[in-house]
Amino acid sequence: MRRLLLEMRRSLAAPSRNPRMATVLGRLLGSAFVICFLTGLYSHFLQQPEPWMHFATRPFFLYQLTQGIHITAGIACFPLLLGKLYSVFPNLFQTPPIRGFLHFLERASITLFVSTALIEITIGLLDTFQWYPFPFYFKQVHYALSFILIGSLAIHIATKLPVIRRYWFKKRSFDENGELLLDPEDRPVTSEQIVDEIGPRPEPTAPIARRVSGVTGRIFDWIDSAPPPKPAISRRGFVTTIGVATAALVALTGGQSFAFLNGINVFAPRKQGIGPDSLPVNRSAKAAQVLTTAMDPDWTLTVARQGTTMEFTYADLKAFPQHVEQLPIACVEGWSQMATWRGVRLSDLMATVGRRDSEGLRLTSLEKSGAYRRTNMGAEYVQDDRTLVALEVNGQTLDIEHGYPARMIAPGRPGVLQTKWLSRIEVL
Ligand SMILES: Nc1nc2c(c(=O)[nH]1)N[C@H]1C(S)=C(S)[C@@H](COP(=O)(O)O)O[C@H]1N2
Ligand SMILES: [Mo]
Repeated sequence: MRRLLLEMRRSLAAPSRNPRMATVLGRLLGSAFVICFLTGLYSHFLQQPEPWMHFATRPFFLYQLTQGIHITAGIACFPLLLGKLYSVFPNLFQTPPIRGFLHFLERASITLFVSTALIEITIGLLDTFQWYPFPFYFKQVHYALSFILIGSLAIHIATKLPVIRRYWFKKRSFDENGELLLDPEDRPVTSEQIVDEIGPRPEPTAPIARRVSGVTGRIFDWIDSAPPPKPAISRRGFVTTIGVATAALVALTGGQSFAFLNGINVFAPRKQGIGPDSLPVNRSAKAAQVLTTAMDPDWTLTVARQGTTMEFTYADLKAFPQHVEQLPIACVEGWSQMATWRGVRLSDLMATVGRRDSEGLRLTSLEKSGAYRRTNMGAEYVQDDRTLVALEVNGQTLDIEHGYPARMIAPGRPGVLQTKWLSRIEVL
């Protein structure tokens, strides 16, 4: 068994399979995961805030930025993680498999990390396509796994600290000729070493080819005489491959979150400017079952605070001073797009029922059912002058798909909280 494991490691040796490469890729991958974790937490708390939390409403594109970074960094993890797995692959065949408690901890944490990381980025990517071929709720699982992922990453880094420290700096890792300096225990396994340790390979009793005749025998002959495999990819070739793959993936999908990359958005599910009023649609009016209620000429918007209730018709809302704001829809699924909104300032509307500055709101949609039929809005968003009950987008009356007759649009909030087809706004 020991010979087999050593032989495995010997045959898997490659220029890019070394602790320096593992450290360099690990740095990038670790940073990407920490960025994803922090931006993910921000997104989580925006949607499920603790009572004491207050959020920044400026810059107005804050969530667009943090969520764009979340998705883009998550996508970059694919080539980085695969590259890292490639570079540490021979370590899978360590002998003895477990050398003590610390070593057990190291291997257990890395197993947990790799499996959770693969699931996490895969379901995250599928979510950007709104495709859920798995039997659990994306949101809860993605959130829970992120803690396992970050926890196991922390343990992994702690147990690997000596290696990370040893190979962190380029200067310490290479000699003047660009040759990698490896500590003895980090050198690849050689045939001589195996012979020294376990003795020479037992002689094969008879070459297989000679025991088999006919076509099969000839195939074995051919395998026996085949030239040894070409040397694996060079260190530089490997770095270039991972670098180009990462850059290309980011560039060819980043357009869903960052408008300047839209022209080369080949792979991401959402393009800018597509949909009614030149804006993509997430939940459709049909899915929300509002096709009749939203078009009802008797529609009113109810605004309530304690004992006071006001009903505003569409014409009433039009009679308020109308304000224009440039604000993005920034979906948790990664796509975002700027739009020009026109409508009633929310704080003007809420003043009609005497709302106080510190009071938050509850928004209700005409939508029949759905996770976002009812949402809460913190006082900071109500206070912000840019928050509108929008009646128009991009110079047109709101399309029913975008929330006709009226929808919320506030700066710095996730798309899920930009409630469409408003029906009721009440002070909490
Ligand atoms: N009532 C209601 N409003 C909603 C949703 C919803 O499911 N129900 N989806 C939200 C989501 S997830 C996003 S990203 C935005 C998208 O707005 P758009 O479809 O006008 O582009 O609307 C939000 N408003
Ligand atoms: Mo969304």
